[in-house]
Amino acid sequence: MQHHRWKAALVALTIGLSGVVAACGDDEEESGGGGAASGGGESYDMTLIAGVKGDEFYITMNCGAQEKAEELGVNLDFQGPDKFDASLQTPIVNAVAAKQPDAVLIAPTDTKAMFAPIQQLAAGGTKIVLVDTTLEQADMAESQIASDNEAGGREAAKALAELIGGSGKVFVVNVKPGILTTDARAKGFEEEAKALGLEYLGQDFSQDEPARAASIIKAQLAKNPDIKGVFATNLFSAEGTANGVREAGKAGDVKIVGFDAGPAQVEQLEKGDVQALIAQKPADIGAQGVEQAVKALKGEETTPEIGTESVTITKDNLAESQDSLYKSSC
Ligand code: T6T
Repeated sequence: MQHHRWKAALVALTIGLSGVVAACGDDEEESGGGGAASGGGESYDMTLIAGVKGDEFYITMNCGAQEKAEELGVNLDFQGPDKFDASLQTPIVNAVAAKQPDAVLIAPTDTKAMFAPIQQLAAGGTKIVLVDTTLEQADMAESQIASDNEAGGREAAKALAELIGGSGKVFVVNVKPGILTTDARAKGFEEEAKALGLEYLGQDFSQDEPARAASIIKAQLAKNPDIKGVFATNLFSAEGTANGVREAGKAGDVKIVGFDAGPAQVEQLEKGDVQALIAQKPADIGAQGVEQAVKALKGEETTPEIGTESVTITKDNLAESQDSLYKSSC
């Protein structure tokens, strides 16, 4: 396994540093107990594969994962495609598989298309932890860690209903069909919006591109000038939706609830273009992902499914919600 090579290098380095990490000398067993930081001497190689590398949600997830990795003596690499696209994420998974890391934390970009490459990674002996998104068949995963996305969608509907005074036309700007997280948010929103008596007009897909989200909402506003509210199911969709509504001259009149809390979204909230953000806890997802992977590698019991929190941020509670905002670097 890869971590033995890494460990050998660490031992050599340690000897060179006059035995700073003395415990490295006697950890023959794979599940020898305790990360380097806890004195057991075990070190693991892991990779976090994001849905999109430059997405602040995943950057923040990496920050949380790196912190936990340092604490547990894990060497963690961060990778991801430039776009939320299974055809771009697959070669990354294959290249990572060739290096045989001890564990991979991955956000699959498609519930079906990413099954085969991830299954192959698992077959090569790498422990798999699914973070954020998941697969239709996720039996190979040691653990799945994500927000309760359906509940988040319902929360968004409640917030939007309140913002528009309890009635009127609402529309959804979603990402792509086949992403479990955003599909669940849209489903939760639709059900709750209908239950609350809002007029649900349907959804369209931004392909995770802000410019496309802007065109979609402008076209909808041209068709239905009396739209009162929009729910955008992720960071780039929400950013583009707010731009589109502003370009249509309706900023502040058409209310927007967006999922995620990246820097551009927070700016739009401050400006009054967006009225509420549903912030996930990506750092927490990353940290728990590393923890679960280490447990699996030590042969300890893992938690098959872990739900993490979300918080609704408005202008009113923005000042005290600073810890919930996403980062563009660690
Ligand atoms: O909303 C997050 C993530 O939860 C989702 O699966 C994909 O989009 C984001 O990364 C935000 O862009």
